[in-house]
Amino acid sequence: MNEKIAALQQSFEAELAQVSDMAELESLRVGYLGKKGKMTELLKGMGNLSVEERKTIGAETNELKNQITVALAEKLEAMKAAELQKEIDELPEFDVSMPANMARGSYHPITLVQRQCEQVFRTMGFHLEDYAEIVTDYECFESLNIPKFHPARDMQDTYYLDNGQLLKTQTSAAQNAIYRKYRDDLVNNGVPIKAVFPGRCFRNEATDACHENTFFQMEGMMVDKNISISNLIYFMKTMLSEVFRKDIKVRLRPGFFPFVEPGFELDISCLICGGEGCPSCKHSGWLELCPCGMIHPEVLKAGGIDPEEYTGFAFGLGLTRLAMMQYGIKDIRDLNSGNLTRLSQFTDDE
Ligand code: FA5
Repeated sequence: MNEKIAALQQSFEAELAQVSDMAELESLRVGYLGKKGKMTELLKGMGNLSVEERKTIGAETNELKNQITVALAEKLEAMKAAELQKEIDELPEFDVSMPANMARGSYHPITLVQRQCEQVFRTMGFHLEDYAEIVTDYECFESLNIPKFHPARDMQDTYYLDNGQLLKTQTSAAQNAIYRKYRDDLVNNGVPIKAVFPGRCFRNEATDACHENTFFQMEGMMVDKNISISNLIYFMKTMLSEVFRKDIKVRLRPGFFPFVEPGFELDISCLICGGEGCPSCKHSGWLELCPCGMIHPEVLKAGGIDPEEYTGFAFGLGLTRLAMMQYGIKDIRDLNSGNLTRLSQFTDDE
C-alpha cells in the first residue's frame, strides 16, 4: 500500500509538471480528487487491511490528498498570475505624462453666462447662495404668497415626489430660506440682504424653441430700509449692460407674480432675429428674460421680516435664455442635448 501511495504521488507530480493550461489543471484535479479519481480508488483498497494498517495508511493517504489539494491551488494561482502578467506585458506602452490625444473639453454655455452674471453681481456687493433642487410646496409656492389652488400654480406645473416634495419650478423657492438665514443680521446689525442664487428649475410643460422642461434661472434680491423701484431698475440696467456690453433694446412692462407688488416683465429685443420675429422669440421680436418686482409684504412677513420697516426687490433672470442670446443659439433644446460637437461650437475659444 505504501508503494501505491508513493507511486501515486510521483505520477501526480509528473503530470502536474506537464500541465500547460487551466483546462488541463481541472482534468488533473478531477482525475485525482474527483469522485471516481485515483485517490478514491486508493481508499477503496483499504478494506482488506488490518485496523492498525488502516490507521497509518489512512493518515498517509490523507496527507497525500492534502498535498495534492495544495499543489493544485498553488498551480492555479501561478497560472492566473502568469496570465495577468501576459496581459500587462501585451499592453501598448504609454507615457502617462503625455497630454491626452483628444479634443479639450469646453464649458457649457450656461455655465459661462452663469459665471459672468455671478461676477457682475459680486462686484455690486451681492453674495452667492446655493439651494436645493428638491423643495417643499411651502418653499416653492406657499411662502411666496401662492396658496394651494391659486391659479398662478397653473403656470408652473412640476414633477412631484411621493413624499409631497417637488422639483423646484423657480429659483424664488429659495427666497424664504435666505430671508430667514440673514434676517438677524439685517435687523440687529443693519446688514442689507443682497444675494443671488442660480439654480436648475423644472416645469412640466411642452417644449419648443424657447421653452425647456429643465432650465436655469438666477434669482437675485435685495432687502433693506428704503429700497425702491429705482434701485431695482439701476441693478437691472447695470446687469444687462455688463453682460451684453453692447446696446440692446429693453422693455419693462407690468407683470403679475403673487410674490411681488408691483411686478414687471423685463424683455429684451430678440438677438437671434434682430427683433423681426422668429421661433426663438415666439415670433414676437421680444424675449422674456428677467421678471422682477418689489417683494410682496406677505413674502417678507413669511421670511420673518417686518414689511413696515423693510422693503426689497427680487428678480428671476432666465439664464438659459440669456445663454441663447449670448451665443446665438436658436433652439433652447440644443442646450440640454448633450451634443458636445454642437455645444462646443459656441464656446470653443473660451
Ligand atoms: C418666475 O419664475 C419668477 N420666479 C421670476 C421672478 C422672480 C419674478 C422674482 C419676480 C421676482 P417666470 O415663470 O416668468 O417667472 O420665469 C422667469 C424666467 O425664466 C423667464 O423670463 C424665462 O427667461 C425663464 N423661463 C421660464 N420658463 C422657462 C422655460 N420653460 N424654459 C426656459 N426658460 C424659462
